[in-house]
Amino acid sequence: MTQQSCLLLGAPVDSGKKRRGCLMGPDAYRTAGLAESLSDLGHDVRDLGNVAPAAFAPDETGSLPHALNETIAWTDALTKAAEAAMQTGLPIFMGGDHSLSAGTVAGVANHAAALNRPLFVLWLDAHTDYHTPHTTDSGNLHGTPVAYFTGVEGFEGFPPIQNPVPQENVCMIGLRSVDAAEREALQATAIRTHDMREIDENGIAKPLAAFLDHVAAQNGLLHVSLDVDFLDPSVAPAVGTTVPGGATVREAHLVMEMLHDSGLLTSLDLVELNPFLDERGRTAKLMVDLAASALGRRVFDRPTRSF
Ligand code: 6HN
Ligand code: MN
Ligand code: MN
Ligand code: MN
Repeated sequence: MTQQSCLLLGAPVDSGKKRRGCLMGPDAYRTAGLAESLSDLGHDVRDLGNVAPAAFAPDETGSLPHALNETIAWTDALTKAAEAAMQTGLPIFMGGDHSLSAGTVAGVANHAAALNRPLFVLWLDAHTDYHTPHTTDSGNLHGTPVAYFTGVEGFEGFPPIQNPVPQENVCMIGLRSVDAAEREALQATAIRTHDMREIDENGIAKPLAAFLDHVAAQNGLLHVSLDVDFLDPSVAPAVGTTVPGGATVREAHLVMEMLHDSGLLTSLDLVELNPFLDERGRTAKLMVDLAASALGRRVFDRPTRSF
């Protein structure tokens, strides 16, 4: 197995929604043994500690979108941290809520552009997170990162996106809660969307294999953003936005195992874990196990498959 230089970066972002707790995410991953699980696989692992937001003017309580200045400050800091980390290894961003991906993907996209290679994003989530600060009805900015990094307008005050990810390079799997404004906006895009009904009918391997083929054919970098609520709440309760009918433990592991076999993964977000809502750390442990599968853990060696 190829040894990777894994960089763990804590991103205790809690500003993307009103319910608190995701700021404890990075320490929950540390406690659940993320670094040890990856070193046990033979990787070189370094925990770079937590990223801190740039200075920001305090947000007024009750203003909408919620905690806009703070989220902008995080986006700025994480863009820089992600771009820098990409130069030295495979960054794993330990969230933090999903607003952090506005920054991580923007930073990774800058790195890909410098290499003159296309960036692809695999979005594993119950939600599409395709609102803008103008269309969100909850006012929660964790519902907006995909619109930001694909270059949709309406993110005044945010760092202008330098290298928007082309719509056709984004693939979403696990969808089962999409707001009307998002659905309408998405239907006019080339973003690949695979909802749970499609997974039920055809299995999860099919759309993923097609996407990985495409990434390989384009010699792309691949960023994966794993939202806890991609998983069914019965196995992953530690998230504020549970939606029944999510991926099973095996479906999620299969995705991660296929990612590893593809050899394409270049950066990973682990987002939305709210340890305050967990049951004896089971969600944190499952997320750690999934990260380990993505980095090569398996029961038996298999003949190499091409996608
Ligand atoms: N997430 N669409 C809902 C909203 O509030 O805009 C839910 C967003 C969920 C965010 O999945 O990270
Ligand atoms: Mn999300
Ligand atoms: Mn979600
Ligand atoms: Mn909404």
